[in-house]
Amino acid sequence: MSSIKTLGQFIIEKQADFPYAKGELSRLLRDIGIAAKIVHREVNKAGLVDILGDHGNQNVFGESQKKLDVYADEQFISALKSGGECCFVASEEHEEGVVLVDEGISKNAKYIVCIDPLDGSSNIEVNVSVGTIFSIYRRKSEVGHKVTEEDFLQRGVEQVAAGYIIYGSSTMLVYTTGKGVNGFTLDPSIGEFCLSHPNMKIPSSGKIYSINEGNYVKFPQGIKQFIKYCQEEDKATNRPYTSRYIGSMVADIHRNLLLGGVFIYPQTSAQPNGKLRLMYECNPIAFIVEQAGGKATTGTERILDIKPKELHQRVPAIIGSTEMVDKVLEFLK
Ligand code: AHM
Ligand code: MG
Repeated sequence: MSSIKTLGQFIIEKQADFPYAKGELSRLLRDIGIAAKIVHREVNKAGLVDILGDHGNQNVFGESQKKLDVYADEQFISALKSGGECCFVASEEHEEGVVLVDEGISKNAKYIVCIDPLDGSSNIEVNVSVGTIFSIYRRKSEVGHKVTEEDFLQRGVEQVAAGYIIYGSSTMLVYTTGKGVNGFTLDPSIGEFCLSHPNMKIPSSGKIYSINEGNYVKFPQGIKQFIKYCQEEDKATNRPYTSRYIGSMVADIHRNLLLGGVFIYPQTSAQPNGKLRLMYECNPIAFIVEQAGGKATTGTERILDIKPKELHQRVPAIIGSTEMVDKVLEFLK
């Protein structure tokens, strides 16, 4: 029988990679893994129970919140709270973020978590993959003091870990601590994430381009030209490419990570900074993709180098196989 390695075992083994580690980051990752299993359970029965549909509220961007968004947000925050290793959570669902440091629970917590609890939530109702995206930083200010902007507005290069969970035909957790990327598939029969995709590498090129072409007329000229390039026939470069766009960033990125491709959410005339959020969508995904050998840019700068100005900042995103990202950049010049 081949041996199974669970996420918990793997995290403990890898703890030795961090000289300063006292097990806190490992516990934090474990807490996220536990909440992911609970969200997986709800996502999987979403069609059965009255958990579908609008929650009746709007989130901080005026987008209507689905019940499962709220549920996932609650699960992750509650897991982080009871784990005690996280002092502040920046979540898509909370305008000011959530301060967890309080008497007793997280007062010695050293970590900041940025999270999109349920990404691609418009896909829930139609049984299409959704995801969770998270990013972890060490706080800069001293433990025991108030969490400051300096703590939660760190550049992506300062992430100590990042990952996503895809609730797809199977549920997977993919994460990095800056030493490569590893993927774990949930085996529901034993309730464990098991190492299924060790040392993931994105192909340097591919055939897939992922972009919402419905916004075509609002795209910058360079992006329009790149789309044209993808559609043209050319044997040498294996074109035309294939267009694939799910509308859940996690699912689009996951597929492209495995097969090679480029995911683009550019600025448009309607949204000059694009749609996706830097702190809990683009930075964690950029960290993972770079760790897998790919590239992530806004079109003018490396995503991980951006100095954030606000929690919910949006940035344009061009993420994926290095050669394909470079090609987009050529057109944008
Ligand atoms: P959400 O976090 O509100 O679900 O939105 C983020 C999602 C991404 O997952 C996806 O890539 C993008 O928004 C799709 O947007 P659009 O419908 O404009 O193409
Ligand atoms: Mg999102």
